[in-house]
Amino acid sequence: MAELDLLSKGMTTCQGCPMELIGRSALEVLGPKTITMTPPSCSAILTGSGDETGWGIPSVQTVLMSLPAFASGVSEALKIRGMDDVTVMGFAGDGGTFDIGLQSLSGAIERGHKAIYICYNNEAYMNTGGQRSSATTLGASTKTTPTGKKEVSKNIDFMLLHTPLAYQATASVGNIRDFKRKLAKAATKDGPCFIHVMTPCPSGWKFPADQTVQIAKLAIKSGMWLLFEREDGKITINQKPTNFELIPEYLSRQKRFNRINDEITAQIIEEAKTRYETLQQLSQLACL
Ligand SMILES: Cc1ncc(C[n+]2csc(CCOP(=O)(O)OP(=O)(O)O)c2C)c(N)n1
Ligand code: SF4
Ligand SMILES: [Mg+2]
Repeated sequence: MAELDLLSKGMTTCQGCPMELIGRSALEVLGPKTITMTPPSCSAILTGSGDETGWGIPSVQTVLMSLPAFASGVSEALKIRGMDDVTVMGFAGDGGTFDIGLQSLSGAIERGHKAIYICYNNEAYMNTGGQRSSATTLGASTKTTPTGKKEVSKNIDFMLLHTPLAYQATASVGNIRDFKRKLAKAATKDGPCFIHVMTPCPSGWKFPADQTVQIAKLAIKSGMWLLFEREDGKITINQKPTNFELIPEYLSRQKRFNRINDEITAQIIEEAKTRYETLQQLSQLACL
């Protein structure tokens, strides 16, 4: 019998979609003994509707505000059945994580259920037409911020530092090897794990579809995206930003930043530097 693709080819995501690449890479690490969950979002395209799905593994379509509660229940059921070798993988967007599902996520982490939660961050509510979320970068134009977002993005990674996660990491579609390493590590943990992945979205960020990975790499180099992990109470910075002066280039390659002026650009650079400096200080602490 031909081996089943764990995620079908030819899904109806946009050209250059980073979310699909992350979903595919995740299953290359976790393998067939995985149950996945998606909330309403672009990732629901993979889960499909009716009796059609792109996943070659069991999948559940949840509601937007409580994927972590679904994951908690499945995780506990697996425990009762003694099925220790099955991984529960939540796969949700930034809107479903930072905003609408945050309360449920907080509860699941506090209760300590064994599950891996992957948040792919495309910085908007893309599945409903590209409205701003709290993850959207300052200055970015979206459907609901046509003249540019006025607030800085919520720093969910720092918020979660004081929660009892068994493992916490940021990752990027610009460094798949690092993402896979972190996922493999999460799979060994007997508790809640959170991996936050930067997924530049060509449709929402308005850059050519063949530049998804380049934009993600530029975000890491310029300090607009920080790669780190927290394990056993210690933060490790995995890749240092090389040059904050690259931030204007990062911004100018995306039409969503077409309307920003020098003042907003300076604020974005300042925010990126402050976040990195804070992360450096936190990484010096013996135990978090
Ligand atoms: C409680 C609730 N509010 C709003 C919606 C409508 N809705 C469906 S998908 C979606 C966008 C989700 O955005 P995100 O989690 O960032 O995922 P993306 O679409 O960007 O992949 C929204 C607002 C919903 N399904 N449920
Ligand atoms: S809108 Fe963005 S995240 Fe959603 S399917 Fe298209 S490229 Fe992927
Ligand atoms: Mg989103």
